[in-house]
Amino acid sequence: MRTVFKSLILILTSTLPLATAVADTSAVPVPTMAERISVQSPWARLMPPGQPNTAAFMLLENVSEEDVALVAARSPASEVVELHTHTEEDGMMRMREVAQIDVPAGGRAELRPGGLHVMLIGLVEPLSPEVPVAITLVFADDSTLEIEAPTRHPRDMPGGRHHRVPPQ
Ligand SMILES: [Cu+2]
Repeated sequence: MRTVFKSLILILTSTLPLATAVADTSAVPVPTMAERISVQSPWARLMPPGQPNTAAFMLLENVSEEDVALVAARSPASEVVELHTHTEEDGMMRMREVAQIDVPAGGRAELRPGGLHVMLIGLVEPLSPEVPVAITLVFADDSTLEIEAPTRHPRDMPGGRHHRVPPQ
């Protein structure tokens, strides 16, 4: 690919010397990972009073031709924010932290109950039905995306899913 590109430049520069300035693409800004991502339907789970932790969910769509990795999240709503998934161990569903959530080029990553999620540990105060949760998504290139996740009871999920969705 690169060789082809170089050959092309060589042809351009040898036949059209005045085109060299135009062929220099170094000035074209490269989109950050955050700019490649579209976040759909974010929401944070309302918990019964006294629960110290909760989770946020969303659909991450990569609208570009480059892979993107979500590596961290931040929020003023909780003391600690981690990226989690669910795995089955000895017939039990357990949560564990993941280093990153990959969003392949042209693909998507679904954060949903029973699967990948943004874990909010140590809520500063109970989530309110009226106040969305501010979350900063941090990508592998250090670019960030600010989102607001409306709060919702799990029973109010679209489609009325009362059962657990199997993990991916
Ligand atoms: Cu979790």
